[in-house]
Amino acid sequence: MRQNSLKARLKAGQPVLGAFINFNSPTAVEVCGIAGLDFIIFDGEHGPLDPETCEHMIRAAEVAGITPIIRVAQNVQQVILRYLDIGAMGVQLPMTNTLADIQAAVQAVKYLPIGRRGLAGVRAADYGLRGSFASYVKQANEEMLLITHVETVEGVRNVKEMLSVPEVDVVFIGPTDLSNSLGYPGQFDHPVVAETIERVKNEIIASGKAAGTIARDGAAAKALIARGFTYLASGVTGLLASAVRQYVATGRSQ
Ligand code: 3PY
Ligand code: MG
Repeated sequence: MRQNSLKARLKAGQPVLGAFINFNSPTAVEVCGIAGLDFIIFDGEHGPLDPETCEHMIRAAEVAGITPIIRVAQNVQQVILRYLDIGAMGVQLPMTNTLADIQAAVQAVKYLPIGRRGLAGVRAADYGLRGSFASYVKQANEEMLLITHVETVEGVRNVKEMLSVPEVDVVFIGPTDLSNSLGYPGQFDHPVVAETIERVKNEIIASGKAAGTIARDGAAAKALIARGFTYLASGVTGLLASAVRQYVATGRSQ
């Protein structure tokens, strides 16, 4: 496994910018990398992406120098394994609500002696053709990023104990699900939603982990970085839509 520059930058407290993609396009991944994004999250939670399509998009990410992360829908070892084996540099797990959820994630994402990830000569391990399994296992345990979500009332209630797990690198506040769970779907500026996000963000940062969330555009990312968030994700569909809208609006204005 290669060095994970995204993990190194987050550990150093530097902000990083990425985007979710939920459709199959290695070309879009390459464009995002060459255009300057730091990471791309293949969204296996919301959307049709499966390990076979993600494998080709990971190849595109490697060509373009953008770190490939996978959001896996199920916190199940054998499901997570299939996305790890194709070469993802990080796993992002939604709906992690309890300490047991976090411990299950660590078991799936790390090899022995930390976890129980299954070992084979797969793409992530350069098909077993470069170096020893011993050095691969050690490097994979060091370099793999683990990102968990806080996005429910239950998750907010359990955030302190979830933050006690050292193998979690980034905790991502999902504002859409959290606003829904709090009873204010989509009302991100509602005082209850905004105050909850601010409080959880402060707890994440105080624990020494990186805080992540959605930044729909550049202005939002800038404001969130000023508040201490360092892992910011937009969406490829939203970025495309706003570029098209801006093109049309400017081109038609006389
Ligand atoms: C949320 O806002 O709930 C997310 O998970 C972001 O994709
Ligand atoms: Mg969510």
